Amino acid sequence: MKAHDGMYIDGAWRPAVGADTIEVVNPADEQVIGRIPAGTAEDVDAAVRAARAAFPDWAATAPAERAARLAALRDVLVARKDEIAETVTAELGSPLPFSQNVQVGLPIAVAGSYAELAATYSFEEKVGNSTVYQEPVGVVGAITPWNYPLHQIVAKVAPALAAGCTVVLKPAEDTPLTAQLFAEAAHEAGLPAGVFNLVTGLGPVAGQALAEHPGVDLVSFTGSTAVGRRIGATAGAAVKKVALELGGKSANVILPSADLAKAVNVGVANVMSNSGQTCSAWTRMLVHRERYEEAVELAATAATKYGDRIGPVVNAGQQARVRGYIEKGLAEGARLVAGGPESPRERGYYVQPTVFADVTPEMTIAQEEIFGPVLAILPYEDEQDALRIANGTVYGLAGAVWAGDDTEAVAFARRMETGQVDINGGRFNPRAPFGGYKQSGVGRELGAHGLAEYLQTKSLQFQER
Ligand code: TXE
Repeated sequence: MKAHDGMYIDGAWRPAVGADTIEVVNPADEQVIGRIPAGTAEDVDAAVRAARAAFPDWAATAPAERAARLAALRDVLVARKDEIAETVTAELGSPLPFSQNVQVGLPIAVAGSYAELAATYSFEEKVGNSTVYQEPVGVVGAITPWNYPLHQIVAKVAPALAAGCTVVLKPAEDTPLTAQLFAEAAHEAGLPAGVFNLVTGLGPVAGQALAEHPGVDLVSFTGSTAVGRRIGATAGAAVKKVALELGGKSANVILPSADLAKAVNVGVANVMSNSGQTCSAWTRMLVHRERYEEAVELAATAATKYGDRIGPVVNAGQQARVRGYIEKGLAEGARLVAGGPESPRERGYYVQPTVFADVTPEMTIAQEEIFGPVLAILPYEDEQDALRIANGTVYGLAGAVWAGDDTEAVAFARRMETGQVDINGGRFNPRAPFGGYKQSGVGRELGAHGLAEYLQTKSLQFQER
């Protein structure tokens, strides 16, 4: 795989300050496919300086010009779709059709939506005798995870650029090659030098240096709760703005009036998709006691059919972590109805699609984010009980409700403590805000709400109007 041996800073690829490198491994066969530079605090500092220098001019560009650059960026991503999808597959292991349709398809839609929003968003508004301006926050430090390597980048960089912010990106060390392709795309799209910068490297070194840099005005982070907590604390101490998109333990609530087979099959597909490495995955399926056994049987059949069709998880550490959770489920007395802790292949970081029944709300597998292809099915007695279980975790990122009609599902969804709910299946909307209640995070991504994260408000008062 093609890999740059430098950092993209101030409009060009520049040698890294240090000599250390990080191996990029294909999780499907454990082969090394590339090597990228391990950035240091000095690389981060150079990138932040470039972003600061570029900020005043970029902030002053007309929204139409920013919209044009974002449209150009979308066009480059479209033109290079296959190459990016192959790279995602090589470094993340997701099956190629999934990489094409979802891993690259979604961010193309998101980039397109921000090209439109930059042109139409109301950055200026008259309120009585005042004019209220929405101005860019400044330099954004974006720290992204590996599970949707391109989408996570675009979901931060596109709204930041639309707002008039400049960006330094530190992508996940597992999937840096996709990030390098994104930097090439930003260059090809004609972004002025310094508006977008890329520093690859390890989280506790390059990531931490970026989060702590005094020249960064806003840190936007997606990843684990542990790291998010730390970044939030650092930003709080520096009175710096922060957006955190963290874990989830989303409930898929199947009400008695729902089409059970459809709800279960879509629910299983949702959990197994991307090998379970989706923060919004519906990892807890809640089924009324009366139809519980029927649901368990359907889910076990659906998961077993998945068999070979899912890719590996991202690395050996993640594989061990998921296996640990499956073993914990067994130890705590859940009933295994599909899959199990053994890896299905000798090579590659594969995990079997796994389903647990008779899961109680207190069990570890019902409370903690596993981030693997593991579904927990919990019975409930009545709606009140279902709501109590659905809301009974520290997380609140997403969820689903199935019922005989949308009105009944909406009434339940409105009582869920969560940021996004799919009603009777739902469908991805690149303009719908996404983000967490409770410990799933702070702030929103996507759509106009996602753009607003990168803006700050100024009001000018006049004597008369
Ligand atoms: O996350 P990390 P990991 C969850 C999921 C997964 C677990 C661990 O449950 O099993 O987190 O994954 C950077 N200062 N999610 O270890 O470490 C790191 O380099 C600054 C949920 O991969 O949080 C990477 O770029 N940055 C999730 C990014 O943070 C630091 C997606 C995420 O890595 C840093 C991924 C530090 N001290 C994992 N330490 C979601 N919400 O979608 C690491 N990083």
